[in-house]
Amino acid sequence: MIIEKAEVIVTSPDRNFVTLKLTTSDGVTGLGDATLNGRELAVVAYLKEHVVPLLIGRDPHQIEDTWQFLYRISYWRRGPVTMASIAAVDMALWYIKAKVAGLPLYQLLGGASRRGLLAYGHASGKELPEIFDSINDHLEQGFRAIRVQSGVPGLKAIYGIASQSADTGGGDARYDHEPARRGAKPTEEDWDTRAYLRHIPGVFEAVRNEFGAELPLLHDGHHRMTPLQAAKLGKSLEPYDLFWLEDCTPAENQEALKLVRQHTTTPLAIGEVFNTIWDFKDIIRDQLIDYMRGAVTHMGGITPLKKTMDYASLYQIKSGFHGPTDISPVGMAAQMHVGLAIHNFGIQEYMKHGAKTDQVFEQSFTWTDGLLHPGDNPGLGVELNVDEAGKYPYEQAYLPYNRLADGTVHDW
Ligand code: CS2
Ligand code: MG
Repeated sequence: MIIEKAEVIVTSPDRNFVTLKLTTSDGVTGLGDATLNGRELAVVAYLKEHVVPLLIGRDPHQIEDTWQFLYRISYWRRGPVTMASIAAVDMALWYIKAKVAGLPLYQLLGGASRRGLLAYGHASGKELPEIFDSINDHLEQGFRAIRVQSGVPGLKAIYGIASQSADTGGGDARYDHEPARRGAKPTEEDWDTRAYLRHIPGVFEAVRNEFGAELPLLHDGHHRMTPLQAAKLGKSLEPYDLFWLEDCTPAENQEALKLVRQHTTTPLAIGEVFNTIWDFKDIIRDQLIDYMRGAVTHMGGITPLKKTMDYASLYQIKSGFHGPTDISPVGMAAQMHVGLAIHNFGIQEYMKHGAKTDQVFEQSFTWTDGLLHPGDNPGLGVELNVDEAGKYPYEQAYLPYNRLADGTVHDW
């Protein structure tokens, strides 16, 4: 059996997705997610021009060799475009191997280590009443863990607030579902870290008073604080016993996390913008995170994601795989299989894709009592309806950016 065909499929039902479809000489197909939010076409070009020609004729069963081959022969290693491209190939090959074996992928990764995957949903609001309603809505949807994002007085638009659609030029597309706005230019937002630091602890105090001590609560700092500001926030949130504080400071400066650790015991989650196991090597070894936030699509695939989690298990660090809507249903399925098999599973982010997306990607995962399960179909359990996908051509979309009051550009 050889790889006979490799197609790069771009579709834009509720948002842009890039999918690689491999077909073998025996007619077995496999899918891989290559979606890189706001930079999709760069990955399409990398795949079409530099990867697809190298795949035709290869043995699809040689997953490890193909991964090492694509990673090493590129010479220019790592980075989001390269690793999203390699990820799509890796996912598609595992899909084919599991299909040929007639097993759901998690069985090839060692079988199920749990009944299902605890998942968290995104509750948000400009003010407390809206946040409370959003949390209740997610509890009614069956979520047993909730991420809370709040508006900040004085700031027009801020990451993660669903109801900001209209005032961020996004029409009816929920802002937290798809922050990348369709259009030729990225939208500018305002930011003030001191205002945020003054406001957020009060939000979590109110949420705890309203919903009690048990409900796992998460918060995403979205890379916006300096190390000392992150330490300050972590400390001020300790009374509210967060499940995690995510991306508290831009992760390029990993040493900085030592300062955060010195000041707070609030658990830290980092890694959604990481691309390789090497990005995690030191912060895992130095116990500077508690949850590994990598995504299968941006980490180079199932092969390195599993290796990184095996390494993390030596340090009792658990998974918290990135799962917003810009991880396609193919990527989400792959992460669910890895999450079901590994011992050190922590929690899975789960943002429901839109109705049109569910038409394009036929999925067999289940969501029961707050637990996700990838299903037991051979492979990954997600099919791509090519005709349906063809109805939604690509549309340029950019993630927003921030400027401070004095005009300085800041992390979004
Ligand atoms: C976020 C993402 O879900 C999260 O934790 O950080 O929504 C992130 O903003 C998007 O993936 C960017 O494309
Ligand atoms: Mg995040």
